Amino acid sequence: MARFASAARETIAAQATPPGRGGIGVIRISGPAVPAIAAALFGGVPTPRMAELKAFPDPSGEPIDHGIALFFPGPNSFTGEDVLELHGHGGPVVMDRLLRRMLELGARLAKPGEFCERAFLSGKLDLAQAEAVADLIDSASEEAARHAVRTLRGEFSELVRGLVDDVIGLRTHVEATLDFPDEEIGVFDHEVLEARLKGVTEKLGSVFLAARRGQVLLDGLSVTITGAPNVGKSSLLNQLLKRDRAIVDARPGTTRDTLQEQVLIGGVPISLIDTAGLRETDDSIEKEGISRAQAAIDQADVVLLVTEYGQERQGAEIDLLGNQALRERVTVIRNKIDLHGQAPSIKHGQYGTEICLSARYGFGIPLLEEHLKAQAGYQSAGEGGFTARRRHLEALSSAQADLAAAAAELGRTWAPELIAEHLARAQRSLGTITGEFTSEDLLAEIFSSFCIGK
Ligand SMILES: Nc1nc2c(ncn2[C@@H]2O[C@H](COP(=O)(O)OP(=O)(O)OP(=O)(O)O)[C@@H](O)[C@H]2O)c(=O)[nH]1
Ligand SMILES: [Mg+2]
Repeated sequence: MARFASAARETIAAQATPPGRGGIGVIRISGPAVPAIAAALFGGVPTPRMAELKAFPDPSGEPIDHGIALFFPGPNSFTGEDVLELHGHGGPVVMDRLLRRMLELGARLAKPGEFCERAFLSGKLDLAQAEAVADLIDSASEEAARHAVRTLRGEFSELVRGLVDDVIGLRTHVEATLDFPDEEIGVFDHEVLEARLKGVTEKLGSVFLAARRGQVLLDGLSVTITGAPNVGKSSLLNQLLKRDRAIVDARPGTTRDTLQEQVLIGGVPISLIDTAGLRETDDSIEKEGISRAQAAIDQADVVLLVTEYGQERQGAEIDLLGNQALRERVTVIRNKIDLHGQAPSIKHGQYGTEICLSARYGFGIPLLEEHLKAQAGYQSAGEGGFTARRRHLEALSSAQADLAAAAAELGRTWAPELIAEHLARAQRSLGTITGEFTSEDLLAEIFSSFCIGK
């Protein structure tokens, strides 16, 4: 399905391989002028999809380079348009001269992400797939790359389209009753509708969880270390980083600013933040440190609440655990087990997960690393997982809210037009993921973050 008429398009060109020196460098050209450009260079278009060794001549007929020309006639090309690839020697001067030659022959420089954007506009890829091209190229770990390939292949989009079909089915069901305003909806219908809505909501919930794991694989997990002064927060940071990053001292109040570092744990990018110990203080610098710590706690995916093994929980800790919204994100670390002759352990108890370890000696650190990987969805993502972006999660969660509103409406007096309206909104939210419903602004924002040549 073409989203855009190709006639009005300009022809674009860019270097598809990274700048610098390489065995091969590729210039990619896409658009209606491709046959004319090929004619000017070679006297005609190369045989479709056949590698042909050619001279790439300058205007005087002198070769700029010799290499392989590949022609993909539209619509069976990456962009859906006529595409020509020139594989020459990957030197900056050669590539630059070849690219300039394309511009002389009527192409213009491609904008960032413009090849992918055209693939999307001509219906070759949906939006989630086009985004996965960038995510695959940018992936920071093997896990992320494996999952991005699945999104690129359309696995995530298929799930989303399944949800859209379900919502459309529900809408049709509800809207059918609108045509018979005089008839009360039967009890049977009401129950069927309720059950169908519940089914779709559950399915949406599981897609959301899988997407959330996929988003963590791309963006990483943000982990904030907090607790009272002197409990061993900075020691824990150093252990996880496996280097002596933060100052550790027997005096309480050593860390006053927040410290942020990146680490890969089992291929999952994790952003670790060490913070000032939480306590009442009159010191203005320490106060500022504590308010920064609070901000880091608020934005964290996982909060490591460090306590000293065998010690009573102190004020700040109880406050943290008492906060219901936070409790789900908190893992309690009971540190300094070496002082008590305890073995490292992990248990899932009343306050969520508790891990007993020694930050000074590194006992139990592997337990914590496994736990963080699990929090990032690493284990369950082994098979069938895919990558997703924050934008997709937002769309899924607003669809969830719309379905919840539809369910609430269904529980009140029978108002089919209101239920249908909530369902329509859910459908639109889901449609923004694959790009069925998107604004020009959103498209521009997405593709401009790609690099040139993609
Ligand atoms: N025995 C023992 N001592 C530890 C352990 N972890 C930390 N310590 C000691 O506890 C003291 C405080 O450690 P830090 O890592 O600076 O503690 P912190 O929580 O960052 O402290 P503030 O920055 O002051 O809030 C230091 O003397 C550490 O050596 C541990 O597992 N066992
Ligand atoms: Mg510290």
